[in-house]
Amino acid sequence: YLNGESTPAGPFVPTKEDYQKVYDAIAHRLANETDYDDGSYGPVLVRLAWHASGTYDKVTGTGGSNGATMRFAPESDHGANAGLKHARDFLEPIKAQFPWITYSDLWTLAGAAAIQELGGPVIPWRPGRQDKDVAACTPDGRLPDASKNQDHIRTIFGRMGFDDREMVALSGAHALGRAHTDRSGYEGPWDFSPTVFTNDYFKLLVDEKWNQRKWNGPAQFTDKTTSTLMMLPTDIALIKDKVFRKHVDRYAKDQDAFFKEFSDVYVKLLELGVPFESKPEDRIVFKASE
Ligand code: HIF
Repeated sequence: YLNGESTPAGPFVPTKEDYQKVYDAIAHRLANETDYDDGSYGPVLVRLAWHASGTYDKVTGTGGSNGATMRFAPESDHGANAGLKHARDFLEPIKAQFPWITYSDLWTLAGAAAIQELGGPVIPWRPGRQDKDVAACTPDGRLPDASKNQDHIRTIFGRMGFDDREMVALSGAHALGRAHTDRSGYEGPWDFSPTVFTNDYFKLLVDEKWNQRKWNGPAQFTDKTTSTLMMLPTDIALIKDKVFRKHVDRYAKDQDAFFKEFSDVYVKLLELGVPFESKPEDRIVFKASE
């Protein structure tokens, strides 16, 4: 009765140890599949978990990670989700190995695992999401538009139930990964170590001079020193807005504060709209690899 088949005694009920096995399998695959992008699928897994969760609307209670409706068109074809097939496909062998886990639990667990495996803080996680069918797909336009300013950031993340401090803390995840011209139209990484979770995003926002990039693509910013890094208009909005800026400065100076506050807000993001039967104290603290 390996890996989630039901037994004569009844349906398979996974334990914390079973979820740790899923974590370990993701970590193992992350360590082996290095022939992708900057050498890791971690960043795109973080983006998958976020886009699955970030459709949440606190007023109607719709959207959020419960459902994994990005498996289906139209949601998979929403412009904001371009490129996330790489992340979903990366997780298919894990789903095949542990058929008892729902896609919605798997995608969020993978986001937590990627952050931990890339050197970030522990992201306590709990199961309880159910997959839904295509009818539960959210309408296009719930995820943020990078060409916009601080008002848009507040509208989109306010709809999910986040405050200003939480919006800035979350934004530090752009320490990971890069933009791709064939996905969003933007191009480049936010910092020099896109596969390591650090507070460098905030340090660079504060310490660098960011100029508008001269190119044919959408309006984005580039660092004066090397012209190899990138900030989106929504990233620059964090240093233009006085209230956001206060937190950017704080996280740039204090990596521990950033890690702590990021962990809390990422846990909240992954749980938006999920009708858990378990309690917050039942969250699993996964052991990272090595
Ligand atoms: Fe991103 N984000 N994000 N993002 N994002 C991109 C890539 C990543 C926004 C836009 C973009 C968050 C907020 C916002 C990650 C994680 C998070 C890209 C590039 C764009 C355009 C996609 C591509 O071309 O491949 C906007 C407008 C946001 C609101 C301000 C979150 C906080 C930072 C919530 C978050 O966790 C990650 C990781 C990537 C890198 C993906 C990769 O494939 O490397």
